[in-house]
Amino acid sequence: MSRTSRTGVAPVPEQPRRADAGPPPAAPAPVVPQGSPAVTPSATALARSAAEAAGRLLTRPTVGLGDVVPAPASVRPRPAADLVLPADAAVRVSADPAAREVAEHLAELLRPATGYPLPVADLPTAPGPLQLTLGAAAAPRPTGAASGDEGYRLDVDPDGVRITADTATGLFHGVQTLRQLLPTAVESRTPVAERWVVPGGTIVDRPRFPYRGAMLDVARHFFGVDDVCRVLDHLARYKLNHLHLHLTDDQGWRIAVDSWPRLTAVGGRTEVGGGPGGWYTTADYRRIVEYAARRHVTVVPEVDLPGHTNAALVAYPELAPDKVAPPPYTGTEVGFSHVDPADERTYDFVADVLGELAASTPGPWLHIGGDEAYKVKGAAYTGFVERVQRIVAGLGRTVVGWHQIAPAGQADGRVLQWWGTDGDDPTVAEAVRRGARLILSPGNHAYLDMKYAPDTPLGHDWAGLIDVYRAYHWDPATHLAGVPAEAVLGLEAPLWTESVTSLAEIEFLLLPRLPALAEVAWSAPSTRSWVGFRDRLASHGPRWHAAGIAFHPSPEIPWPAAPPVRHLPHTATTSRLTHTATSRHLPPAADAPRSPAPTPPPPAHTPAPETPQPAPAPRANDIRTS
Ligand code: TNX
Repeated sequence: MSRTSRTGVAPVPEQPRRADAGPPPAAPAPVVPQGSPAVTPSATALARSAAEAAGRLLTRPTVGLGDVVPAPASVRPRPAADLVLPADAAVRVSADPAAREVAEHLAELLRPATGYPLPVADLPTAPGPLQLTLGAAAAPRPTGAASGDEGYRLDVDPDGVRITADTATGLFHGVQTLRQLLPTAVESRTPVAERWVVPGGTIVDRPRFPYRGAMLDVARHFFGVDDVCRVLDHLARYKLNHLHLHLTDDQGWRIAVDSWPRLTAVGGRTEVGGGPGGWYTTADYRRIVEYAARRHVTVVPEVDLPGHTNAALVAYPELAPDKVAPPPYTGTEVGFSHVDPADERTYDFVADVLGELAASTPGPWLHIGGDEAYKVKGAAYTGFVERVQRIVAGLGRTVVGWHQIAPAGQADGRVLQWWGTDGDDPTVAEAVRRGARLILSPGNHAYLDMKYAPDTPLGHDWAGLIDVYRAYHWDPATHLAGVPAEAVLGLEAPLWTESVTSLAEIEFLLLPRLPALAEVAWSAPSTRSWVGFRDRLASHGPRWHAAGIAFHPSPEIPWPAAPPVRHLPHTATTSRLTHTATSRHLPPAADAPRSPAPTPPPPAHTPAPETPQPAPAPRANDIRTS
């Protein structure tokens, strides 16, 4: 076929431009075919089609329909069906409280950058350009596999975006996809002059694994409610649905327990390196749980037992084997402390702590730790774990423990979190044969506290170096010898914080590896490829940058230079992005000034939904926020 259409106007290329391709090109001049007697369009028709073609060029999406992380199950682009979001768009949603919350969330995500009012209204009213529909028949199941209750379907055509799902959780994941399909500037917290184009077509999507998580160790260093909420935002963005909080360890006890008040009053005041520590009140913890629930994330609280308990023993020496309070511990060794497994008071303590925690945790899981209790051996260890498993069952919850609890007797539905490094663990395989299920956190692929490279300024390397490639290259279903895929609930990426002291450092270790692990957890192997992932991930650098989120500019990823952000005149900030086409690393975020921050951070414990804070100043060890 010729390069010119029948009307003599160069056809609009079918493939949308990639996000890194710079501003839209100018519309090409109409090409009038030479010596073409069969087609002699009038000047008016020519002008009209030229104007249409120019309009389409100017409103082409900056993102391809498939440029989503994690990779969706199925993507059918319709390049002629792009949508331009109108300024008077409303969000229409099924009359259901949970769906309505998702619609509000969508509107809150889009309002700052678009400056559009985006009112939320119930369906069925007139269909609008943003429509969220809940219903059993709403999300057809792709390729025969069950979509579970997290799948969604997203259709984009010139009339609007329709997200349909069986559940509010599915709608929520669809909203996260839509967010990635909008131009990068959608991440701005102030209005931007932008054509809000969404690429046309259909995505049908569902997760591969039901458990997709990350862990934050708030015990080695304490992180406040706002920091945890910000981490929850990152999880939600990549469709992760569990946040495991490592709440207790030798260096600090971080969760208030009314019946044992000294746990926090005494045990909460320390952390690695001698800092002030801290803890969550019950109200703080509930705020985290509620913030997580609004992002369709389940909180998994961990009380690490019987080891990693020095902070508890400082507070209550009667729990110690020798009944003597040890000194507070602010170092980074492991395996030296434990509660007394032979004393009944220990089990009263465990029952009280887990009982109070269960009362403020709506999710089904209670994590009991179990790792590195080197001094509680054999029957003393398995007997202790079995009693604690019974306490958890008595609270109506499902027990999770690090894989060291494998030799203990099976408890209904129990889950082992495997953090080994060599893929061969006969004890765990045997526990699986007895009915245990698994969450995989291989230390050499999923440990976010491992360094990226030898010169990474923080983190460990005992499980090896983990660059993005390594985080991406493994398969939870086949990783552990002798464990069938059906026993694998999913994966979790733990972030231990011996060396981590600030939100910027958390983000530096999380990004860009968290999206890699999210894709391992969410996407079918047939949709995954390193090259494809690397290119899709690259366009997230400018997004994090625009949102003021710190990240590690891993050299494996072809980061584009940050695109220019055209703030609307009345909101223009003093610091505009300086666009340098040749720079590999992104310049400072337009909305994320370095220290000193000109605007105060949000008040403690009241995080606004998805409100990124200015990136903190890098510490001496030079964490880059760009
Ligand atoms: C091992 S993994 C630990 C933690 C440390 C971490 C440091 C596991 C269950 N225990 O106590 O913080 O290594 O990477």
